[in-house]
Amino acid sequence: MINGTKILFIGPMGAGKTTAITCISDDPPIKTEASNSARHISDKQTTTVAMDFGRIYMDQFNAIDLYGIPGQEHFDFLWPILEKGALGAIFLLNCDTTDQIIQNSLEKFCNDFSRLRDNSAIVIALNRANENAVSLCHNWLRENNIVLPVLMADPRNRDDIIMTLELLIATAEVDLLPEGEIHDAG
Ligand SMILES: Nc1nc2c(ncn2[C@@H]2O[C@H](COP(=O)(O)OP(=O)(O)OP(=O)(O)O)[C@@H](O)[C@H]2O)c(=O)[nH]1
Ligand SMILES: [Mg+2]
Repeated sequence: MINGTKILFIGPMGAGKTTAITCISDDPPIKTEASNSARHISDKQTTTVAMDFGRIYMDQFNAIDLYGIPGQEHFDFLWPILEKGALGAIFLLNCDTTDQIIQNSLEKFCNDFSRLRDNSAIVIALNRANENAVSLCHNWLRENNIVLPVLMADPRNRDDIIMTLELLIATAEVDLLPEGEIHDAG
């Protein structure tokens, strides 16, 4: 019997959630891809219509379970179901688009996953980002009084996604410490 720690991959259509899970999963992931009829939003052949599931084995008994949401907004009724029991989420965001779309996505996902933000951990991983996109993201978070780690990551790059995962787990561990323990630890 494997004890799985659940990590969720969130973010809009075409952000690279399925790509990232496929890139780091030890087993071939379970995917629910269907033909993409929304090519105007993301020009790719397929899109996730239910969820992705992958797994990284830590040892014989423990694993990290990787769940990916379907990014299209008309599937957002599935998001609260998929977020249940997650230690935290990697919020992938494709920045190869307009500033307005990036800001709208930040707002949508920070709001829709506010419970995860309050009770667990979220790390923002910017895909196809440049300096301008990174500043835009930092400024938006500051203006909205939201404190979240931000880094750049290519979902096709295993090292990038593993580093993002490690940052998420470290952030979740800090959040789990009783108040004051961070200062006492020094
Ligand atoms: N050139 C380039 N292609 C990328 C990059 N990141 C992702 N891709 C490609 O963009 C696509 C991302 O698609 P998915 O992984 O299906 O995205 P998703 O977030 O799962 O999207 P939905 O399931 O539709 O919500 C894939 O075809 C990747 O190969 C990148 O940094 N550069
Ligand atoms: Mg997908």
